[in-house]
Amino acid sequence: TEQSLLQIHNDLVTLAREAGQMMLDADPTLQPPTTKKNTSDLVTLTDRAIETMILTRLSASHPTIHFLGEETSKTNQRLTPNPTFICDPIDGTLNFIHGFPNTAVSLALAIDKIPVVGVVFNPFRGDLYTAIKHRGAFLTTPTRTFKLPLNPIPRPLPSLSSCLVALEWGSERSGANWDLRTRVAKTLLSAKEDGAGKMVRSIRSSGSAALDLCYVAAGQLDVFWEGGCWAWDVCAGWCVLEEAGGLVVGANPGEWEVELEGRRYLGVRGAKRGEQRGVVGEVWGVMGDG
Ligand code: LIP
Repeated sequence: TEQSLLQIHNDLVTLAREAGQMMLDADPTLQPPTTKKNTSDLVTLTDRAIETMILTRLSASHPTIHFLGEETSKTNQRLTPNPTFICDPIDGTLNFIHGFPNTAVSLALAIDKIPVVGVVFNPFRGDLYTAIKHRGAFLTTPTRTFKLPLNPIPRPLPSLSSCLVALEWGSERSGANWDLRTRVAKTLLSAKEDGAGKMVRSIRSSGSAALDLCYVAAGQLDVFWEGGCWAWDVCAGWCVLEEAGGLVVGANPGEWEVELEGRRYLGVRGAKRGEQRGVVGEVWGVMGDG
């Protein structure tokens, strides 16, 4: 019910703020990070401690709701239609390790594999992004709360060539998603074939898919594109972006309905589902049949 979604939202906000404090209290330079798959796929004790805290607290307060977390999920664990908390204890772990203050805890609730509550908190800036399905998206800074998108409402998007695009690199440096990322980045940064300007104004890669989606929701970035991330990276930011009037679709051409576990996502502010001729269609054109 609406009431229980509000309760869950409030509980996730409390946990996100506590997790944020754990990040602020930690000194990642004192902890040797553990390598997961390679030297840019890292995890710290703080990632694990935060996820354990969140899992313990949520399983006590909401024992019937399932849990999918970046650090505790089992290989091949699949999201089911059951109500499920989706947790990334630190989205932007590399930033956290390096002290680059663009990192967040990302907590969401998905029902029927659709994000219905999203909470993203960056403790280094004190910025809290929240959304409940059908109830709008908000940014609460240390001094005030804003409805998203921020005012003044950002200009409509005439075409990709006026967009600032978030494109993330992940930790893979070979394989299909790597080939795709490098090809898409190169095309987006290129001049148009007809010589009429550039494909996009520029791209930004600030290391947190969750925050990228929130920046698109705010209207500070226009597009988020990534091939190769996971449901926990995007679930909360997805809810925030859609509630701010944006759209999350698949990064694969024609994929208007993307699964939460689809691993290739395109988020666009102010876009409409099915509007093939807009920015979504232009990005899909860049993807080609890749
Ligand atoms: C990371 C992201 C980053 C993305 C990576 C990765 P982590 O999350 O948000 O932007 O490119 O694929 O998943 O691993 O730091 O939680």
